[in-house]
This record gives sequence, C-alpha cells and structure tokens, in this order.
Amino acid sequence: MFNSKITHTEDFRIYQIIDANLDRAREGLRVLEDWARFGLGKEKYVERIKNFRQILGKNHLDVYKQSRNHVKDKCKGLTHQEQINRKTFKQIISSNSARVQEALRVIEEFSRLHNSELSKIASEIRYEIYTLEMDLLNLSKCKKSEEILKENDLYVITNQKDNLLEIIEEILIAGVRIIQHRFKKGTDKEHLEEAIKIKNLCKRYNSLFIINDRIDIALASDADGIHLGQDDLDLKTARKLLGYSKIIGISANNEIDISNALKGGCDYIGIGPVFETTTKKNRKPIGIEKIKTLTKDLNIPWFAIGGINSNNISYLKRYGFKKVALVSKLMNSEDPKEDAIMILKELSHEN
Ligand code: TZP
Ligand code: MG
Repeated sequence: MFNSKITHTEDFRIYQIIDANLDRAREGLRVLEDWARFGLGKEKYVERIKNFRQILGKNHLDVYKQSRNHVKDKCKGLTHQEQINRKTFKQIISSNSARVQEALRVIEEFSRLHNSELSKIASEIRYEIYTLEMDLLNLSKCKKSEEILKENDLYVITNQKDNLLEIIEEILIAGVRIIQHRFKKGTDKEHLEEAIKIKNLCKRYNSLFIINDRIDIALASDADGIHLGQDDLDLKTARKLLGYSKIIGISANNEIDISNALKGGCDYIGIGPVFETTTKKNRKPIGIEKIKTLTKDLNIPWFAIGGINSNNISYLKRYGFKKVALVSKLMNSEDPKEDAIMILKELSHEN
C-alpha cells in the first residue's frame, strides 16, 4: 500500500528514483515486446510482456511523475558506449532484459517502505523476466533456422562415404543450405566425431545441420535440429529434450501422422517416397497425387523425398512441389558440386 504521509525532500528523491526506473522498465519491456511481435510473431509472448507493461503503468502513480520537477537530474542524457555498440538482436534482447531486471530491482528496494505492493510486483515481474529472456533468445535462434528452412528448397541427406566431408563441402560451395547427417552403421563415437566435423563445415557455410534419429548426438554435436521418423522418439519427448531453439523435422506420410506432427509443433515435414528409391528399397512410393492431397493445407515447410533427381524435379514442380530432399543423387554423384548447382537451378526455375 502507498504511504502518503512521507513528504520531505528525501522522499521526492526516492519517488524520482522510482519514476525513472518505472520508465526504464517499461521502455525495456517495450523493446522486448516489439521483438516478440515483429521479430518473432509470437502473440503469446507479446501479451505476456504487454501485461507486465500495463501493471507497471497502473502503478506509475502521479506522485512519482510529479517528483521529476522537484529534484534536478544532473546525469540526464548520459549514454554508455555499450549502448552504441549493440548490433545483434541477441545483444538487444539481453541488454534490454538486463535493463528491465535492474530497474525492477531498484523499484523493489526503494518502494519497500512506502509502497509494499509495488515492491512485491517489481520482485515478481523481475523473476519472470529471467525466463522470458531465455525464451526470447531461444526463439530467436530458432527463427534463424526457420528462415533457412523456409528460404531453401533443397535438403540434402548424407550416406556413409569415405569422402563424405569432401562431398558435403562441394555441395555447400554449390549453395545447399540444409544438410542432414544420416549415419546407420558404426559406433556412437564415430557417429559423434563425424557429426561434429560436418557441423563445423555447415557452420562455415551458414547452413542448417540436422541429425537423423539420434537426439543425444544432436545435443552432443550442437546440431541445429533433429529429424525423426514415426518409429523414433516421439515429438513431445524430443521437444522436451531439445527445447525450442532446435528444429524438429518429422517424416509423415498420412493424414494422422501429419496432423500429430503439426499438433506437436514440428518445424517441417518430410513426405515420401514420392518415387521408387534404392535408398529405402522396401518402401512403396506414395505418389504425387497422394502427396498433393496430404500437403494441400500445410502451412509449414515440407519436402518431398524419394527417388528425386535432376530429371524429375521439373515434373514435380509442375505439380506444385517446391521443396525436395534427396540422398543418392548427390551422395553417389561423380561431381556433387556441379549436380547440386544443376538441381538448385531446376528448383529455382519459374514454371
Ligand atoms: N525417406 C523416404 S525415402 C528416403 C527417405 C530417407 C530415401 C530417399 O533417398 P533417395 O536416394 O533420394 O531416393
Ligand atoms: Mg529415423
């Protein structure tokens, strides 16, 4: 409750501190809110931050605002070099979260004696800002991966090869930006070692690095995401283990699997085999028409897979397929760079 009996100069200074810090906290929150809104498009976070701003707004009493006129602030307008150096969204999120947390801490301390309610509110919001900051940072990282997924139409999956790193570098040079590491034979140690090497290559070329099947290898190699089939660990468990900063892709070939993948919040879907494939010999193609029907209302990226090569891409494109994933065409290529360039060209052609 606000205790209005205190009215000497010292109290005006306290009110002024609270006034300045309420402004600081609300401004910092506004920066975070706008990032959640325009940068991430995350309504849930926008509402949460707006709610904090409104609570602080309601508690920004006139006595605090009026104190501005009573004591002159000699340090007004000072800017720290750090503020000028802030460039990345990560720096902006972190520094504004810190600004809000610090301001709330000051409010909490200075309002304790005359406005215990505000002190409590400041303390509660401050705690929430710690997790909010982590969420915004993780979501922002994910956003970058989401953009790569959205903007790139060729997804290349690896096979085990002696010269795999060379092949991968060639196709990265060609402009491929999504690589999935598929490792079926060998020890976990070999798996992780190879994953880390490919991850470092992908990082150099600003490309997404996805691990097939294995969440432990994805975590240990700090991959950008995981690709799971219907018999692998379920999406909910994967999300729990990987958090929101990682991409999760799902192989889904029927209405139910697609609907479950969407409900579970997967980031992209792989659908196939569209044609006969030697990479998964026992799988019958599901065909173009079926895939067209299944993907009619899909509003996340999806990749057709299975038996795709430079000869059938234009055919797929005529059916409205925009994104493809492939293994053998590039893994068994005599000239992976040249073939990757050809396929990328085919995919980018307007029909
Ligand atoms: N999932 C469905 S088909 C397939 C996978 C992993 C293999 C595709 O391989 P290829 O060599 O591009 O036909
Ligand atoms: Mg699998």
